[in-house]
Amino acid sequence: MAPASPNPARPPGQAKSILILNGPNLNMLGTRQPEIYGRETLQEIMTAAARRATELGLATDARQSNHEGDLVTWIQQARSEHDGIIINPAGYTTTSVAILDALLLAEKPVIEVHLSNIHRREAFRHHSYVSKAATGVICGLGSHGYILAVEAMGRLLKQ
Ligand code: DHK
Repeated sequence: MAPASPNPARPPGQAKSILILNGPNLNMLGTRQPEIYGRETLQEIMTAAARRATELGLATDARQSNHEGDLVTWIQQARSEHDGIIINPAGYTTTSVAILDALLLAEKPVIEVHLSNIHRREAFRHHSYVSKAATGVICGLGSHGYILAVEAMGRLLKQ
């Protein structure tokens, strides 16, 4: 398990905040290979995740980028601005040491999400650098994986 946060982002009493990051091509959800990724748009998925977070008394900040450096910068900022990170690194899962390093230095709970079951797909999708920094990994459950990630993060942030 990732270490407990040494630098809590919230003053006592304020809602804890989850950064939800989405990597390249996830802005195309809804039209992108719906037989694999489903028919919901990213906005619909993030709205549902934010609604569940609100029910649990948590705040969310959802972002998407097709650029690795944006994701690295947002993870660095999360050190002081958020209490936990949910990330679907998409195509950067299998390549990005930079995202792994940023997640390691964030010193926050991290939950890695994939819509599809990457282990049933091509062999090149099976290895994840990000998993080395993840408290937990959810894959293969479609958009519901983000809801489960929010619920799991809620439990982690209570510990
Ligand atoms: C999304 C992607 O864009 C792919 O590159 C990954 C992941 C799988 C997903 O299932 O959410 O291999």
